Amino acid sequence: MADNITLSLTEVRELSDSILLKHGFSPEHTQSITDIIYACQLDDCHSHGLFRLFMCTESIRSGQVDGAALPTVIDSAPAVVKANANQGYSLLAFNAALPSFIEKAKTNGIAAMAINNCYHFSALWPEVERISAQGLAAIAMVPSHAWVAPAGGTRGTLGTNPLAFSWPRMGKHPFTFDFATSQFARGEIELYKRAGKPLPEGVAIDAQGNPTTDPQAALDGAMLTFGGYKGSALSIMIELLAGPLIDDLTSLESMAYAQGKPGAPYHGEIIIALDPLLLSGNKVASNDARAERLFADIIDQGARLPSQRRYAARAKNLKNGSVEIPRQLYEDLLKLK
Ligand code: NDP
Ligand code: PYC
Repeated sequence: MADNITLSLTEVRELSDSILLKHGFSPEHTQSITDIIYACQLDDCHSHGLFRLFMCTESIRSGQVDGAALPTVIDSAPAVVKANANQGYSLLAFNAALPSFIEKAKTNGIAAMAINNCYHFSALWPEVERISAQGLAAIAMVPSHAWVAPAGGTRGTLGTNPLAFSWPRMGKHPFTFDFATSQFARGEIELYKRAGKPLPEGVAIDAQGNPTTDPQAALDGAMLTFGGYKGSALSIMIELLAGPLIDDLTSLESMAYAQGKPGAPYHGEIIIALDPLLLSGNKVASNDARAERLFADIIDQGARLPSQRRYAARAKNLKNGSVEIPRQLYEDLLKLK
């Protein structure tokens, strides 16, 4: 990209910290948010890196998120931990519940973490990746706001509803994917709008239900699910598992709750962890080798694994000690300081 600027990795953290503290987030929330924004920027995940500081700070400016909320963790069953974010961002609640969650998964072979009453703006892969660093497979899901039309529909009912999965690999980065069940994440459409670029066909419809490639018309209309009715069904599953199953809001309810105020959606999150040690009957090494044969066969034919781009970006940016972001984004972020 032509008009980029280079920020050192320290500057990325400092920029995020200073914006969050200035907006009234507690040091604990600031650290948990900066950790995730830094992780995304380090891996060149632009839609949920520094760019997300706009959404993140809008929620506190509009009087929604509690920037000092302390989460409460409830050990509610042998394989269930519930973390109440108490109207704060989800990340501190996740951090607080993580040790008990890991222990439950390793004791029972499977465990679920339900985060309730949280504002949510972040990518899910850093969470499932952390769980896989403990030798566990993990799945995470959240609803968002009702921006996405179901397959065959004409208006937003579903959220952009990301689904993240991570599989631990012996001696390697985990196999991880994390994507919105909409064709594009909302953050990606916002980046197209900032760049003045048209969207590809098939991403959204306008407010009249007509196909559009205009990012603003897409934001005002409805986004489309990936994979037609298949993505639509997965998105509905996420609404149910991260909503009514854990006694929290659907994307429709989150949108109504916001009463038109800008910022991050308010809802729950579900995370499931599975222990290969217990589920394989203590045969982790031989089954890891079988999983590796599967990955090798994918790579061997010229395809790539999800997260391969991300890990390559991380290695490059760590080596350089810096990241590149659009100059305009940097200038707009400085206005938040
Ligand atoms: P993308 O469409 O960019 O796809 C992401 C996943 O697909 C990544 O794991 C990516 O790996 C992988 N991938 C991409 N291209 C290929 C390929 N050619 N072959 C194999 N794998 C590939 O993601 P989205 O824009 O849908 O989502 C981006 C982020 O937005 C996610 O992290 C998600 O959590 C977040 N989000 C958060 C929401 C929230 O409410 N909190 C709502 C919606 C999205 P790689 O990274 O290596 O390219
Ligand atoms: O990009 O769709 C999105 C999104 C919604 C909430 C956070 N990110």
